[in-house]
Formats: sequence, structure tokens, C-alpha cells
Amino acid sequence: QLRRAVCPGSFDPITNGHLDIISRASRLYDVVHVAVMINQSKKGLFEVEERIELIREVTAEFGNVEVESFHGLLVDFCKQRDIPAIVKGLRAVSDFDYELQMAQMNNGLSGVETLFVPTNPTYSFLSSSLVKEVANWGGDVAHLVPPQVLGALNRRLGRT
Ligand code: COD
Repeated sequence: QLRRAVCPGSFDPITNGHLDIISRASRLYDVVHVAVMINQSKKGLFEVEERIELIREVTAEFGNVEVESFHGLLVDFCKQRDIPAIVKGLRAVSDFDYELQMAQMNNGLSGVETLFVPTNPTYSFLSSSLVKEVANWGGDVAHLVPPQVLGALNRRLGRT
């Protein structure tokens, strides 16, 4: 039986921080599912389909990553696909409070386990929202996102 895990998020857009966690998970598990969770109250910069396409492009080299969107509870995504583990990156203690709550809630709901991977310190300050803010004001984010994402950001923000 294949050992599966999921890396969930909004990925609006995927950053080098996300990619680092996905690549590390892909070395620990046979199949890593990347779940773009749909949050209707949060309109993103990128459409869900664009986010999925970008994640597929930048994770193709790992060879064992499957990308899809999901509307609903993460535990239901896991149940439907027989996934026993959620892999999350932890950036700083500020992430810990909320991540611990979600991990305990998800475990209580369905028994799914959450594994935390400490962020590569290079990316410990990095988030999709900061990337969008800096790019929006013309700052350089080339070192924070994969080249495909940089291209998509520039097109989206009308900078090409
Ligand atoms: N370095 C390392 N890891 C990082 C970095 C970084 N710089 N940035 C982000 N990450 C990792 C973190 O593990 C983070 O959790 C994950 O990537 C996703 O990040 P985002 O910002 O794209 O996504 P979030 O924080 O908006 O994702 C929240 C979820 C969508 C996972 C959560 O809301 C959820 O599970 N929603 C589904 C509904 C549900 O089940 N709700 C009940 C939860 S108890």
C-alpha cells in the first residue's frame, strides 16, 4: 500500500517556502497530494485553476506529487483518498498556536495526524500575502518564488 500525505493550503500563489515543504514531503512519502483548499470568503489574486497549474509545473520534477482543489473540510479530502497524514511547514512560534489548534481539531474529527516540518530558515519570513504586497508595489520577489510564478505575477499585475 502506498504511503500518502497531503500538503494543504491556499497557494495564492505557491512560494519557495511551500515548495521546500512539498519537496521534503515528497522524499518521505510515496505520493504527496497538494490540496488547494477553496475558501469562498477569501478572493485570491489567482484563480484556483491558475494556482493548480503553477503548482503542477513547479512540482513536476518530484515525480510523485498530485495537485487538485477541494471545497470542504481537509479531513474529508483525506478520508476520500485514504490519506493518514497532513504535512505542514512551521515558520515561527507565531504559526504554532493556530497550527496546533487545527492539528488537534483535525485529529479529533477523523484521527488524521499532522506532521510539522521546520521551515528552511531562508524562507521563514515568507508568505504568499507578503509576496503579493511586495510585487504589487514593484518590489523584487524573484528570489522568493519559482520563475513560473514570477512570470504569472508580472502578467497578473500588468508588468510585462
Ligand atoms: N515556509 C514553510 N512552510 C510554509 C511557508 C514558508 N515560508 N509558507 C507557508 N507554508 C506552509 C504552511 O504549512 C502553511 O500551513 C501551508 O504552507 C499553506 O500556506 P498558505 O498560506 O497557502 O495556506 P493557508 O494558511 O491559507 O492554509 C490554511 C488551510 C487551507 C490549510 C486551512 O484553512 C484548511 O485546512 N482549510 C480547509 C477547511 C477545514 O478543514 N477547516 C478546518 C480546519 S481545523
